[in-house]
Amino acid sequence: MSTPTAVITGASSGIGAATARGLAGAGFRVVLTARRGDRIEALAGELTRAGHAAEARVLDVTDRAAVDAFAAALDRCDVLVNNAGGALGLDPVATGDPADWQAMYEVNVLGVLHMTQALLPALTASGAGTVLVVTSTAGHGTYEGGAGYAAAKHGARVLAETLRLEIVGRPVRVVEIAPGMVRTDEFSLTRFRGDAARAAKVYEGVAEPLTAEDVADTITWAVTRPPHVNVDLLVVRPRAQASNTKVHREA
Ligand code: 8X3
Repeated sequence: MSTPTAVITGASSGIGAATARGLAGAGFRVVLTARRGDRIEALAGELTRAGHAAEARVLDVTDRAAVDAFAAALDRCDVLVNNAGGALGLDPVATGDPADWQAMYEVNVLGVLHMTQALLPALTASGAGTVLVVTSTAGHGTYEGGAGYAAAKHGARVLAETLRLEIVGRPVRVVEIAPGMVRTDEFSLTRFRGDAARAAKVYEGVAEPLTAEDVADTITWAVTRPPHVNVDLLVVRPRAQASNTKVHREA
């Protein structure tokens, strides 16, 4: 009998990398996917040396042909963590770049669609599959400048909710984890295209933004519940963040 297998997208950094560590620690063979091969190779190597089963596969979730080839080569899949995603810009609707909106839709929504469609047969065949979608609190409300990202994350949330309705009765549960403010190395840096000062301002004065490990902990918890327990949705924020627009900042 092969080892229960978890596929994690966007596993090269942040929440994805922390989730790979969490699920490996929980006994899963983890298959790390991302565009940056050097990073996932390094993490898979680290996990393997620590005695876990870990593999790295270079994959762009927006490339359907590559996703299909990846799925065809996989011998089993028990858990799919759709983590790859991200924000580009913080521009008002009036001036936002349609190319940013398109890129955000492609990775945050179509990326989840491609991975989920490709792996659903294997997840069903496992007899106790989990599709997990890492959305965002931006999938449950919006904020000024956030429309492109919020629209995409609302799309990912609706995908998860609809899939749960459509596959009820099959042995696959659908879990959504919606993190609020998480301080990772890359989320805000990517959003502001490498502007480190602007990225740092997002977390300025916030005593303890969530860490990637905090979110990975909730993902690992949801995935390791008994198969009949479907954690539909977990909204996770730091204590200092009461809503998308209400954040306590110390002077
Ligand atoms: C990240 C949360 O507030 O930057 O998904 O949209 S936020």
